[in-house]
Amino acid sequence: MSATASDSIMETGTFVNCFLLVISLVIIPVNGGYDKERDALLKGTFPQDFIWSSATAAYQIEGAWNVSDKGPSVWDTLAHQGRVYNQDTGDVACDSYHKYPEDVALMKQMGLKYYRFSISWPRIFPTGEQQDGVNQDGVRYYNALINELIANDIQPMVTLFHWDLPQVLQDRYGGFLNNHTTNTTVIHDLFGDYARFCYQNFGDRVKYWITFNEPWITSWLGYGVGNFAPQHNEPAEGQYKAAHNIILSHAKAYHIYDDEFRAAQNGQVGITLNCDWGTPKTPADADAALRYVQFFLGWFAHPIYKNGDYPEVMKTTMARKAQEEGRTTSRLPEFTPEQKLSISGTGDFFGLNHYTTVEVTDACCTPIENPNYDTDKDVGTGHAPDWPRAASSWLYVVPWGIRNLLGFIKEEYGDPEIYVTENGRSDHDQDPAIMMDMERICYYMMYTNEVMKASNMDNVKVKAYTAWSLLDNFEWLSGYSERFGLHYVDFNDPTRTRYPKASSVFFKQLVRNNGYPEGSEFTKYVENMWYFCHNTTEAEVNGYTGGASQISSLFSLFLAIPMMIAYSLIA
Ligand code: GBH
Repeated sequence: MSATASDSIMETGTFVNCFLLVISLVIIPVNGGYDKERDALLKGTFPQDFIWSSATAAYQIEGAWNVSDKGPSVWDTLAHQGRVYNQDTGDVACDSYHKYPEDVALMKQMGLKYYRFSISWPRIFPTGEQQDGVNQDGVRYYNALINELIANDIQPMVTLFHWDLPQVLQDRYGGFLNNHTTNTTVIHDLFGDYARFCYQNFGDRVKYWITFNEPWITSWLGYGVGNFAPQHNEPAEGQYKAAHNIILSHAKAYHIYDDEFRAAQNGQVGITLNCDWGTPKTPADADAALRYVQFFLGWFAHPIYKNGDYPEVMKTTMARKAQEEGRTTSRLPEFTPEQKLSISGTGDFFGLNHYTTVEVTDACCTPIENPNYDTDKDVGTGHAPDWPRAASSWLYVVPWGIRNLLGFIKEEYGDPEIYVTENGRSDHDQDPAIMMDMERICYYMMYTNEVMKASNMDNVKVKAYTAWSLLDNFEWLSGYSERFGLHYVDFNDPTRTRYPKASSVFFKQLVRNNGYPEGSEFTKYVENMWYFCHNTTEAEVNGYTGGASQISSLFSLFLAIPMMIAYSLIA
């Protein structure tokens, strides 16, 4: 699609949307979710060198779960036990193991210059341990993918661990529960060996490394709640032990890069943390909201980006709980002074995954019988009634939350360079497929505009924005029932053909414009969509109805017309 073609599409859009704007003002009452001033469209562009990217993860897209010598991961195990919705598995997923050149072509088509993907540890080391053997076919695959990206002028941004722990490491060592406070821990060294191998084999071409994706999820859902792999249920302590080991494993991988590779390869190493913004329900809940964010983000960010240790509020809260529970030691482990030194400052950038916001209330401080990470925070969480929702039960659309969170990170962690490594919105898997995904377009529009406010108005050093996800894919416990993709994948089609959704056309324009420049056709289009986007899902206030509300589908139909035109142009 040429620039001229898409620009004229935006003009067609302007015409249609002016008409719609008038109607929407009449029909749809303003709800409290929309604040004219707070939510105003900011015009302008991101810094010149801003990184636009899209992301995926190995288990969610690759398939080829047992090709050549690949070992099973804890997610293979969980899925094969039938624990995923509809008994879905990642056995084939998007089949990106075979179709990666098509994935790269989609990115090229969108004008993306970066791609965030993850390497499957058991595809490289089938047991997780190098001494047991290397799967050369896995090495060949990642080399081929990286080379294909570079040949298309797309820079790889590589995650080493996106939840698919080699099953053998879980069986042999308890995975990330492995001797968490002793000197005999092997999981740190094994992760270090794996990281070293990746730097060695791919680091000549990969300049951005992310050690762990969302250790919060692995720790709490994997080893605390135990609904995510490896399904270890120990909610009082499991998450604290696992997090402790992950932080130390991260530090190890960071220092290996520093000591052995940085001089020659000159790349960057960070970690990606997820956090929902916590906004106080009333002014009296302000401390509770801060505590919520410290327990969530600070748990990992404070040691790594601040001083090598857990946040003060976490330590004191957990010490008090130990007393109340009659324990001699806190459930939150301690780092030794040497460990603190080695953890502190191990991030060249701050990777952030953010999707949603919660309303926090103070719930201090009733001692309870079976404490867990959720109760440890002494907070209650909820959602304002007028926040629109996505398909995923946990995903409320609150664009201003990301601006607040970015500001918090700037203040709290010494103004680091922040890479937004995931942000996005889910639709249900429904028939007919949602191809004119207006609500995803609105989500990207509103959230990226808030990121631009953080960058240009609040001087937050945001360097990258990454859309989750390039493709519809295996959405963990929800299987294929929730779709986050810029491209639609038909999971009943053995060839797993990819189809661009309207949002991919929108995102392409966003990247090309590097934001919302004053006077561009793209910005005019966005201006006309702005009010609609902030109100479109209000009919869903009392619970998600299984699709866009009737009113918003009607609007979607009209608003989608320019996108449809764009669509046939790329088809
Ligand atoms: C990201 O996690 C992941 O990095 C990515 O792989 C994933 O596909 C994407 O988000 C979309 O979910 O209420 O018990 O079902 C974001 C964090 C993890 C938050 C799963 C919600 C659901 C937990 N999300 N979690 S539960």
